[in-house]
Order: sequence, then C-alpha cells, then structure tokens
Amino acid sequence: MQIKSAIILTWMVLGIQAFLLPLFYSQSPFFSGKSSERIEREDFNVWLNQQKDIAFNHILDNIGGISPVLNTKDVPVGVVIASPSKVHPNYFYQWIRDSALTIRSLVYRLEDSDFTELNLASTIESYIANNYHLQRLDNWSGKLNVATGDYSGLGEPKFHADLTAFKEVWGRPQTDGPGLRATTITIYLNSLEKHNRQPEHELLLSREFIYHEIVKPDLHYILQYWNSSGFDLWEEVNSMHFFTSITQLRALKDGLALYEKYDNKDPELFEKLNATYENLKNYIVNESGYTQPGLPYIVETPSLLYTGKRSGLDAATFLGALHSHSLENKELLDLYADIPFDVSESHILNSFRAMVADMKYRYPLNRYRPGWGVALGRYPEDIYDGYVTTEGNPWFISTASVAEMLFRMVYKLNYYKEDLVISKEARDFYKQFIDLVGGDDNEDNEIIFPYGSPEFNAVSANLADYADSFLEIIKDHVDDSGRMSEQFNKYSGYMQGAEDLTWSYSSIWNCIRWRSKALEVL
Ligand SMILES: *[C@@H]1O[C@H](CO)[C@@H](O)[C@H](O)[C@H]1NC(C)=O
Ligand SMILES: *[C@@H]1O[C@H](CO)[C@@H](O)[C@H](O)[C@H]1NC(C)=O
Ligand SMILES: *[C@@H]1O[C@H](CO)[C@@H](O)[C@H](O)[C@H]1NC(C)=O
Ligand SMILES: CC(=O)N[C@H]1CO[C@H](CO)[C@@H](O)[C@@H]1O
Repeated sequence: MQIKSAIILTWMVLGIQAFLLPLFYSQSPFFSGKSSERIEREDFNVWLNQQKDIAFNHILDNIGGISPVLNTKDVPVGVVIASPSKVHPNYFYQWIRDSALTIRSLVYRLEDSDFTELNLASTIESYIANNYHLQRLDNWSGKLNVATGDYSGLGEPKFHADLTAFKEVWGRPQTDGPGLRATTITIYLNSLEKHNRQPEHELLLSREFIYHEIVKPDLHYILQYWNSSGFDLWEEVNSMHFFTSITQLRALKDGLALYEKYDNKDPELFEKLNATYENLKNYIVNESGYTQPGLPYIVETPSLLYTGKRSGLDAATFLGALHSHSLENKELLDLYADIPFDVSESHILNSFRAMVADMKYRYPLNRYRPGWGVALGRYPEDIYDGYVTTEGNPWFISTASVAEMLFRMVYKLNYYKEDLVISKEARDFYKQFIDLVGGDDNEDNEIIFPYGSPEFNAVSANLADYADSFLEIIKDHVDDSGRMSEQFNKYSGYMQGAEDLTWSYSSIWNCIRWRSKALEVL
C-alpha cells in the first residue's frame, strides 16, 4: 500500500499521464490458485468474452457451496459474501441487497441456459432457504412476527456469513432489502413455472410455499414501511431514496402478479398491495421530490438537496432504473410499462448526462479521453475511498451500469421496432448522438425518427458505441486476470477498496449480457 501511494504521489507531482499505470497492477492476495490466464486487452471482443466468464466465475467464488475457495463452515451453501476481504475493509458479510442482486444474475444465467445449469438452480434455492431463516432471525432492526403483524426485522441490512445476526452499530434499517429479495425470488419463481418445475430444496416445499412463506413477508414489510425513512444503498443517509422507492414499487408489482397465481384467500392483502402500489407510484411521481421543477434529472435523496449537502446526482438512480424494469420480451415489457423511470426516460438520461459532465473533470484519469465515456463514481460529493473518508473515486458498478442502460435502450428500440421519440427534455442527451439542428427548430416539439430510418439507425449505433467506450474503461482498470475491486483511484487508475467485490462482477456480467442482446437486434 505504502509503495503504491508513494508512486501515485510521485506521478501526481510529476503530472505524468497516470492512466497507463493499471496495466501494471499486481495480483490480489485472494488469488484462488485456479488457472488464470492474462486477459487480452488488445482485442476488445476477445476481452469481453473473457471478462464475462471471469466475472461469472468470481461471482461463484463468493457463494458458499458452489465456490471452489470458500469453506462451507464459514460460508454455508447459498450464502453470498460481499467480498472475501476480511480486513481493510471487512466486507466478509452477507448483505440482503448485494445478495439479492447477485443471485438475480444467477437467475438470468439459468434462464439464458434454458434451465439446464442445475447447479445454479440449487445454489439459488439454497439462497432462498437461507433467507427464510434470516427473515426469522431476531436482530437489531427488530423481528418477524406474522401473527402480530411485526415485520420490522426484515429491514436488517446485513448478517454474518454464517447466518447469525450482526450485533454492532450500523446504518439500519435499510428498507430496500425486502423488495430486492422479493423481485429476485419472483423472477426465479417465474422461471420455475415456465419450465414446469417445482423447487427441489428440502425446505422449499413448492412454488406456493416460497410465495407464502418468503415473498409475502417481504411484501408486508413494504406495505408497512414504504413511506418510512431508511438508509440508502450506500448505507450513509437515513432518509427517503429514489432507488429504494422504485425497487419497492417493482416488488409490489411482482407481488400483485404472484397474488393472482398463488393466492386467492387473502383479499385484504390484494387490496393493500393494489392501493399501496398506487400510493407509492403517486409518491414517487408527485410527492417525493425525486423530480423537481427546474431540475432535469432525478434527485436520489431529496432531503440532502434541501439542506444543500448534495446535488441529487447519484449512480443509485441508474441502478434503480435497471433493477425495477425488465424488457427481455413483450410480456415483461408490458407488465412493467406502468413503472416510471425506465432507462430511456428523460430524467434518467439527464442524470446520466450530468454525472458524466461532472465526473469528466472530477476524476483526473478521465481527462485523456475526449468524446469518450468516462469512469463514473457513486455521486459527486462522495468522499469514501474504499477504506476511510478522503476522496471519492470511480466505481466499477457505476461505470458498468450506465453502459447497461445504453445497451437496454438500443435493445428496446430495435427489438420492439419502436420509433425513436425525442422529447424536448431529452434533446440535450440525444444531441450527443445525432445532429438535431437540421430537424425541427421548434424546441417544444418532439422529434420522431421512425424505426429503421437512417437517423434511427445512426442513433442506435452511436448509443452502442458510446456504451462500449464505458466498457473500454473497465477493461483498462481490471487487473491482468480480470479481477475487480470496488473502486479505481481517480488519479492513478489503480484498483482500491474491497477486493473481488461480488457486486462489481455481477454488474459487469449483467452489462455484457445486455450488450449481446442489443447487438443481436442491431
Ligand atoms: C404511510 O402509509 C400508510 C399506508 O400505507 C399510512 O397509513 C400512513 O399514514 C403513512 N404515513 C405517513 C407518515 O405518511
Ligand atoms: C387495482 O384494482 C383496480 C380495481 O380492481 C384495478 O382497476 C387496478 O388495475 C388494480 N391495480 C393494480 C396495480 O393491479
Ligand atoms: C400525479 O398527480 C396528478 C394530479 O393530481 C394525477 O393526475 C396523477 O395521477 C398523479 N400521478 C400518479 C402516478 O399517481
Ligand atoms: C439476536 C438479537 O440481536 N436480538 C435482538 C434483535 O432486536 C431486538 C430489538 O430490536 C433486540 O431486543 C434483540 O436483542
């Protein structure tokens, strides 16, 4: 560490273009010993294929049972650790949020394999069974008592890897966990149903059992706490947050669909789900302050805007848009069409544009690539460096997420053969990809490029190229065997923060998955 800091300092002082440094990044101490060839940085397409597999294997390295490196005494089967790092920093825990999002990648991969990768199915089911247990574990957020309607314990954000409660001061509750878990399990239930299967784990008696015993408590949690404050996904601020609200809304939508399939005995629940869905949606759109008159972008945590502490720009916004929508096929697209703020909504696009505009200059390593994507961090005011608070840095999760957004946009336009409709609010975003000057001079009018027109095709191709330029940045900052930590230093490009962060691997894997889908229809 000290040597590295000294080098960084020297390079900064000399003002040398330090972005070359990551090419020499050395091996992480958690090297699993498996054969680990050097990645091919010279050929982008070769690297993409390598990195997709490398990322997936490193996800599995961090899940008990399926991992070749973890001991199931420390990390039981199906437990997802956030990172193998036990000191500086200690992320050797299971978080409800990180685990739900990571397991979601496994569910997508299982579905992509047409339900043939059965070791993934059994890992997913162990995760679900573990969560049955975690839901019922007393903890500092509270407990679960269905009889008395006490669901408070489900707001507990993290547990020890060995499935025991974490009894230290922490940012709790975190009210996004139950919704993220419910949605991940819903996607798995739908996959089981599609393939006409029932769960095989001994605790999980049937799909109905999973819905009644595990998803329903999470839905009840949201019904009770959707309008209560909690800590955000970065675990720093106790307030109301866009990411939390929008992913809760998605979970309520999932709950309504599951209710139709697995429940008909609880009309009171249906009415509450239905009414709360409408209330939460109204809250998000009309009351929360996530959108503000005069601001073109989403305000992730409005209370911090009002106190002048933050601009509201935050990568959590992109993660919220991604994880609350599904658009693989028409059925899913229609089901979630009613959830606001999908990837092509103007506030989301303007958050993206404003984050890029800020971080292009905030992070010195970005200065050397004019016209390209930039390495993105969590939010402009961030000062967490992965160990302590000094200065914020770019994160893999943020950078991969915006690329995934762009690929989803390309997919949506081309797969559904939609016309490209550019609203007045989104003009500035699209100006980066097509000359709009020759078009309609009346700034109040929408501009429409019909599906298949030269302009439509140019925008599609340019969006995909722009997405690739974010992936190129990731390519330059992973280590020689494709490993990813949490962050990379804004001056030197060296990785820092928790090593082998599971969420970093999950987000790059999701992104490359959507890239393939987008290119198939382009
Ligand atoms: C929160 O919503 C519930 C209904 O879901 C309502 O009964 C309660 O009054 C609301 N609380 C606040 C503080 O708005
Ligand atoms: C809620 O119930 C009303 C009336 O039954 C129905 O029209 C509406 O579509 C339902 N909303 C949802 C989200 O299911
Ligand atoms: C927002 O408020 C307007 C005006 O009251 C209302 O018509 C609209 O339905 C609300 N939006 C949502 C999503 O509830
Ligand atoms: C095991 C454990 O930590 N239990 C605690 C859970 O939270 C309740 C109240 O929130 C405490 O009273 C328990 O001691």
